[in-house]
Amino acid sequence: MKVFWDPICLLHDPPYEILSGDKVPYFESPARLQVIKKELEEHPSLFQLELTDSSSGSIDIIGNVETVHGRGYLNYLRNAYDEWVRDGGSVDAVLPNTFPHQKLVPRLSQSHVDSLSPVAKAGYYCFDLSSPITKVTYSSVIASVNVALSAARELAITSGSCRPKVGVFALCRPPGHHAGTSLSGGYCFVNNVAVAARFLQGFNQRPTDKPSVAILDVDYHHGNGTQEIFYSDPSVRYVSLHAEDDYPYFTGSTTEKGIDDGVGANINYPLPRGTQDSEYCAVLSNAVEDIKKFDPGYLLLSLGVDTFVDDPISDFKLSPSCYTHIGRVVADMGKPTLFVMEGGYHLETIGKNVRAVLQGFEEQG
Ligand code: OKP
Ligand code: ZN
Repeated sequence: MKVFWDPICLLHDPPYEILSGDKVPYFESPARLQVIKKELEEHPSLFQLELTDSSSGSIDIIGNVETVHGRGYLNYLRNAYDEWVRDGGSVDAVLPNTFPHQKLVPRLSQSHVDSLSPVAKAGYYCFDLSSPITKVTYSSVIASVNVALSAARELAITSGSCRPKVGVFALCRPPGHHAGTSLSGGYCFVNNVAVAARFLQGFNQRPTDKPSVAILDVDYHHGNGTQEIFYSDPSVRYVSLHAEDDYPYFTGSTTEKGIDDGVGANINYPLPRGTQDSEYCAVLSNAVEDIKKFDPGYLLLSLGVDTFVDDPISDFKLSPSCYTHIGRVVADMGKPTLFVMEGGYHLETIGKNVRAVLQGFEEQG
């Protein structure tokens, strides 16, 4: 399996996050990527690592990102830190003071938003206190989505030739599934899996032959951003298994099924805290059935391993063997599959658990 990554993804390293009122070290650390990469490098017969370079111009990164995100939001991500520091903000990072709660403000025009002060803009474009923007954040965010795009391109090319079952892994960070069209949060800025999905739908296609895609999200947290982006889109099915009553708290219920033409294309499986292998696997097979019925041209997996029993910020109790099982079940769907890295915060085990998923996929059938 080819594995794409970029050392620029390591630069984003905020000094802290605010977690339930405490200032704590940033869980979504560069070390996460290092340990996963190291684990995969120790199995060279299974994994071939490929470096990407977001300055090479080989993919129109911004053009692809704009298929998902608003231009005003992207300009904000690029300029926020410099404007913030110029305005006297902390050199550590951009973090908001207030959020434009629906009862607090009417709909704002883009020109109004563009004229806001840096700290007000931060509140407008961000929904929590876990995605600080530092001096180097934008570089890592662009490298991260370029990793996903490069892996998607590889998948599109190799699945077009006649290999029976093909998987490619985008080893990217920062992660993406909480990022909405114009909203950062939950360690996420650009929705890597969403941008890759749109890329695959447009690759070498006449608009009339646009392939459908399914996104299976197995991260512990609900991918509110991915849900929002595709909520009215019948060509992208989003299926998520996640913890109910945990972060991001306000999304992920079974009643969220999509809107307009997209009704039925959004499927949530909230699971209780403490969920173990047997329960998880049973629900996973329902999710797999949903995707099989949809029969997508591509499958994208939002791969979080924060469902592991020892994860420091999560409350499921999955064992190591469950990750091999996830990989096998995904392989059984028989689709060209793009694995995109999301969460997982227990540094001692995330490498092994990610490897188990990918190895389970490769060795199946
Ligand atoms: C990102 B991903 C509350 C923790 C809140 C933000 C979590 C973001 C998770 N227990 N902190 O989906 O792994
Ligand atoms: Zn997560």
